Amino acid sequence: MANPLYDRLIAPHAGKDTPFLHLPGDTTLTYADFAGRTAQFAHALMDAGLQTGDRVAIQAEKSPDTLALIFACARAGLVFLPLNTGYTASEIAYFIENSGATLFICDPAKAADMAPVAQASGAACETLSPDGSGSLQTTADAAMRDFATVDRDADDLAAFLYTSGTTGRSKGAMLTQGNLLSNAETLVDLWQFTERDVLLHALPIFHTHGLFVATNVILLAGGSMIFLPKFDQAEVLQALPKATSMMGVPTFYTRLLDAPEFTKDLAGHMRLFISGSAPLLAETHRAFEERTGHRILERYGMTETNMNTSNPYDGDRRPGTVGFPLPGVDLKVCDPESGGPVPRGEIGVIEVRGPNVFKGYWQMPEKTAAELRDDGFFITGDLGMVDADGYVHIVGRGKDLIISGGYNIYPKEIELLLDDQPGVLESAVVGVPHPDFGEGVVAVLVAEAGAAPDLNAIRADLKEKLAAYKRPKRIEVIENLPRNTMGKVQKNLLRDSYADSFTA
Ligand code: MCA
Ligand code: AMP
Repeated sequence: MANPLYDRLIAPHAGKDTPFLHLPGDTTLTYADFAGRTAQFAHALMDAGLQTGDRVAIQAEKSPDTLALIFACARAGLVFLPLNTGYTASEIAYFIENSGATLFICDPAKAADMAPVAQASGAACETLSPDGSGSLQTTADAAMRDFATVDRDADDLAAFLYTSGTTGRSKGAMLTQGNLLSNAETLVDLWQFTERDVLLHALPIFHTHGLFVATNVILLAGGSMIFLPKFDQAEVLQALPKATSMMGVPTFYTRLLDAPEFTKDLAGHMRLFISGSAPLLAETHRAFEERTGHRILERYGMTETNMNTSNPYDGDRRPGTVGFPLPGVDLKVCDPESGGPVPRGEIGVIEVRGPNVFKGYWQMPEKTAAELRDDGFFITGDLGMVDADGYVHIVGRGKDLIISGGYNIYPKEIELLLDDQPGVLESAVVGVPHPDFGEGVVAVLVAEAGAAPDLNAIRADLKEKLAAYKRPKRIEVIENLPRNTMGKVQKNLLRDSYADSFTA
């Protein structure tokens, strides 16, 4: 009888009355409470008629119950699909339909809009609310606090995380129990997490960073988390004295540096600050060290692979680098044309292989074949190089991707919507420097002959269809898109033209 995620992350602490989550209002959820709640949700999922391997799509606000529900899926042998709380009904429709989810769970406030969308794809709809009033919570409240955890192998699927593609269609990255567990084991060891750790958790829990890197590491180590609903500068500053460690996207660190109250004294007791999901500017790294005496530990990962590289815990954490391949991860830098490795120090596409690398994209065999080689190497699409000391540098992206505040935005998805707008002939979407989010989205439109696109109407339509973080923060109409002799839009020229959009 085995279920690697349950056996390693939940079962060892199931009887403990020690804190797992520190919650706003000075309340605490113990490990025993949490384990019991995963059992109750597992019963509720079984009551809903789900079968082993079924997909459960979850668009619920960050709360202890949402976390318990996710681990209940693992216990019940179901595949969970966490979804950004900002996604609109039209975005959600795609995920439910594409994954073939049997059950969709959302906040009660969204149920009126979302239930018809779920039902149109054959999924039932249940609700879950941070205040405990959701329909699935009502069923769970009445259930037993133990559950016969379903047998699973390391190779069985645990999660689908959708990641957008260059064609504008999101792909469901299939992650196994073994992918998730092996990465957590490596990171606990490398970053020296123990049961004494109190991690300040202000990330969302629908992405790899907040869900797998942060939560799985803490569960495996037996530590606890200060579980904040989101990154709120004042709340983070208030919680910091009680934490030992924090994980964040670079925006967290620039926002902390913006606060005069963020001083060496306030951060002095901390053991570790970790950054990832987007490039941490070397100047932020240096400013942080100057202010606090701490050198942020930067690491590099992806939805498809969890974490791939990390700066050392003991040793030189070098600004502008993402450190060394993790133990057990092979990393090579290859020529994008030939696929062969380039000499050390030269730039190419980063490829990785290891127990962390996903199984492929759900029902997209061609895309899987294009990105996952037969020998197990995954082609990341990130451009990088390995320096003489073995440190990996990410120098750019071969893929057309914008990373804004740690969220990925694929220009194609927005361009397809813009091209459909009345009076728009064509469009291009680029990311340019943004002081808070790292990159900010700019859309450039070309009007049809004699037309004048109505930008307010376009903004209103995008608001209906796209999560807020994807919407262009600036829209401009120009005569023609710059193109090279092959007819390809020269996005680099657009990025140069609009470089000062948010920084001037
Ligand atoms: C919010 N807005 C954004 C973003 N977040 N716009 C662009 N990019 C964003 N990331 C919009 C809001 O909807 C709002 O729009 C306006 O910007 C101002 O919002 P604000 O209140 O300042 O934002 P916030 O609520 O404070 O959120 C900012 C944030 C958040 C804390 C940086 O975006 C965040 O938690 N990011 C973390 C993402 C993350 O976990 N990524 C990990 C992915 P309006 O005014 O129009 O309403 S996992 C990954 O990448 C890999 C695997 C890895 O290596 O980790
Ligand atoms: P996601 O699709 O959310 O998994 O985002 C993964 C992408 O985020 C990677 O392919 C990189 O482009 C980027 N990324 C993650 N961590 C870092 C980092 N430390 N530095 C630069 N880029 C990063």
